[in-house]
Amino acid sequence: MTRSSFAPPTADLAHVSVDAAGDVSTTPPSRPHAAVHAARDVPVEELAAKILAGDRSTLARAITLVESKKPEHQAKARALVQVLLPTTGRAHRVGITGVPGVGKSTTIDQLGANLTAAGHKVAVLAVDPSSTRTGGSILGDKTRMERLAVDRNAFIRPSPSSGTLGGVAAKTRETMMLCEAAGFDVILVETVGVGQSETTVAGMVDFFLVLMLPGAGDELQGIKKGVLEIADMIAVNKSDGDNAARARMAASEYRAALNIMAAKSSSWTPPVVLISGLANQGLDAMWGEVETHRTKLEATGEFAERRRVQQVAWMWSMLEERVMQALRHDARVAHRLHDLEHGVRDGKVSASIAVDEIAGLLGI
Ligand SMILES: Nc1nc2c(ncn2[C@@H]2O[C@H](COP(=O)(O)OP(=O)(O)OP(=O)(O)O)[C@@H](O)[C@H]2O)c(=O)[nH]1
Ligand SMILES: [Mg+2]
Repeated sequence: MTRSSFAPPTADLAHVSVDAAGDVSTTPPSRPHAAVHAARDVPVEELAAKILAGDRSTLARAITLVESKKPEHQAKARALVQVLLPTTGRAHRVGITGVPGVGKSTTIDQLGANLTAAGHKVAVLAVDPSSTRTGGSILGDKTRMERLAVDRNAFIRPSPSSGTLGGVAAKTRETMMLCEAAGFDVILVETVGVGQSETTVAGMVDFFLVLMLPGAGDELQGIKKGVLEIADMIAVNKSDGDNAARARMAASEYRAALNIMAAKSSSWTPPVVLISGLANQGLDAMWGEVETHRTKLEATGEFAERRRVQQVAWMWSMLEERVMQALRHDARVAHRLHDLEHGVRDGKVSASIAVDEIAGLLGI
């Protein structure tokens, strides 16, 4: 057993704490950044071997390394991901989105518990670029997944807490790969359904699930059409008790809305299902659809192709980030960027002339 840092299922959550690596334990938190230092001091090969052996405290420390802003930590994290690359890609990656309060955490907790009971190892990650979470609310997040937080076949990691959406997503991707190397065969990535984060998460998973509330009449208006375009399935959550009839109506409205949209794949029509994350209703059937999707798209080669396309898109988005970062720190343009930006803001320099000058300074 290498899972000593996790509380046993009977632990009283009131005593649970979270260390700098975001790992749950029943002992007081360690020094801030101690985990980064620990991972920094361990050679890449040793980190890799421990992760491959399923050592979850090393996994948590390696993720902290991935999330570190220090260039030397980032370089080491990249080296680690590269070493582990052949052992990644094995998990079924599923993104889950929905408006705040739709029941993402509740559903993931129950679905995850069902999956670990069926023999899976489940990692739950999050992408929330707006997050300014402190240790306290990380704990809050974990306790909202009470079952998974104490399930030794589950691993919960909150969103990296700062940076651009692209930056947060890049870290989540690398974290996903580390989790795969550590033997997790289902990765659930939660993102809140606001802004651009859904599109970003859809770009890193095999299946994208959108949770909706009963009462589509009002809700359809507020839904960005874009989210329906990227959905592989819609699940109307909270379809329990008094909500059942409204949930059925909502489901038929979503079916109609999906019907008039161009299909993403000729081998898959996004289904609309009714679930209750709270009451554990419909979750097995819902997961059955996720597996059917995989079987069908594997048969046509679309499954592997989607991943290939994602890998290349990821390379480009990282390259863009890196190039922009280099540009902002480039000594040749540093002294002009400020003035040019102000000139453009004040309407004294046209944007295209400013770009010409910057490009000229860079020799491109
Ligand atoms: N009746 C009912 N209530 C539910 C269901 N799922 C979640 N809830 C309740 O809805 C509220 C919000 O649930 P969360 O799981 O925290 O929702 P979330 O989407 O993760 O919310 P954010 O993380 O804030 O975006 C809680 O009070 C849940 O108990 C469900 O299936 N049925
Ligand atoms: Mg939540």
